Amino acid sequence: MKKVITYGTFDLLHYGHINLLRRAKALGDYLIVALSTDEFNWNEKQKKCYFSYEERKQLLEAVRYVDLVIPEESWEQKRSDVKEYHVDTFVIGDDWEGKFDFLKDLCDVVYLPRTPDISTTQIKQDLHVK
Ligand code: C2G
Repeated sequence: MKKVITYGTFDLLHYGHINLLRRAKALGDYLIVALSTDEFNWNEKQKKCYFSYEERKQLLEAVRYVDLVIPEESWEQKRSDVKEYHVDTFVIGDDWEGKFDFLKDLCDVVYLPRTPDISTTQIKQDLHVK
């Protein structure tokens, strides 16, 4: 079984996220999503999510491409996650190009083109959500 992992906040789940998840799953048989916790988002990414971790987790678990959702609580957990879950491929959008090459001794590292013209920030701005 070829296992793939990706990381993210996935707030206000949109088709850009789904495009990423679909392509990530296509690289293997089992997709793990390490979902940023509310604390990680606020402390490390200065993101205040519209949906809570539990709500974002529930949404992701309903996506056909996703097999397992685990919490992302620190920047440093990726290496141990890859080992613990016997991951073959790490995938993330190319806005992170090169940032996770340190994983290349453990697994394949794939940066996928982002879907243009859609983002959680844009949705909030368009809806005037703070
Ligand atoms: N994404 C995409 N196209 C978009 C928007 C997002 O392909 N239009 C991808 C991102 O590149 C990322 C995933 O969807 O791979 C989740 O996006 P975010 O929730 O913004 O994730 P981010 O905050 O970048 O978290 O440790 C890594 C971080 O947790 C990544």
